[in-house]
Amino acid sequence: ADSPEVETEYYNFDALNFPPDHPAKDMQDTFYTLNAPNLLLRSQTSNSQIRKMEKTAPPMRVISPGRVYRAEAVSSRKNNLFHQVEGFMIDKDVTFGDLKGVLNKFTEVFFGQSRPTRFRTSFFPFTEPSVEIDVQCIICSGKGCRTCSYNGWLEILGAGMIDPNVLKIVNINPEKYSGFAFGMGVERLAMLKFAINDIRLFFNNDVRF
Ligand code: 2NM
Repeated sequence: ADSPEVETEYYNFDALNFPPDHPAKDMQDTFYTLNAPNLLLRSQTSNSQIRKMEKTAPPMRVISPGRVYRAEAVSSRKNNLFHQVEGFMIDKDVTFGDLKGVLNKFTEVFFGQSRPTRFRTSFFPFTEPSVEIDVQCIICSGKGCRTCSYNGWLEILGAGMIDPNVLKIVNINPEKYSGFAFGMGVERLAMLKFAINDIRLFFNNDVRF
């Protein structure tokens, strides 16, 4: 699924169960246009998913890659523009076991079968429960180094069971259907896999890179 990068506050935040003044909106601070009130550059690709859920009856399996924007001080680890892949599945009887199965398969294919992973509890307004998935540091194999801030693990993606409030907002009955969703940063994953030390390299248009 694809969607506009210039988006309303409704599809970027409200429909994803962000309360109006929730501090989670600060962590995804983005750029607002001056042309119209509540018009912004999307901070995640979930707007595609909400728009898809509004138009489609379950069961659904959707993937939504694309550009997203954040108001960040640019550094070797952060850029104002990056790419995400988000996805979700909604059907009868979708459980956290389905989430674990699919995302463990992904880390196996992407980082190799022998790389340990862990699921750590987290919080997102749009999922409940929420988790972050770590892989054992691919630089030091868990011993601790600069890349993993000396804790042995690297955070690679966020996920969770879609909050019943989000399903209600798009008119899907949470008593009948459930779903899981996930999101990851494309540049971040490529940096970890290929040992790239500066995110700005992706945006400099140096043909050798
Ligand atoms: C994440 C982490 C966890 C997510 C949720 C949804 C939707 F629209 F289905 F509710 N799409 N993506 C999601 C869940 C994204 O990114 C770190």
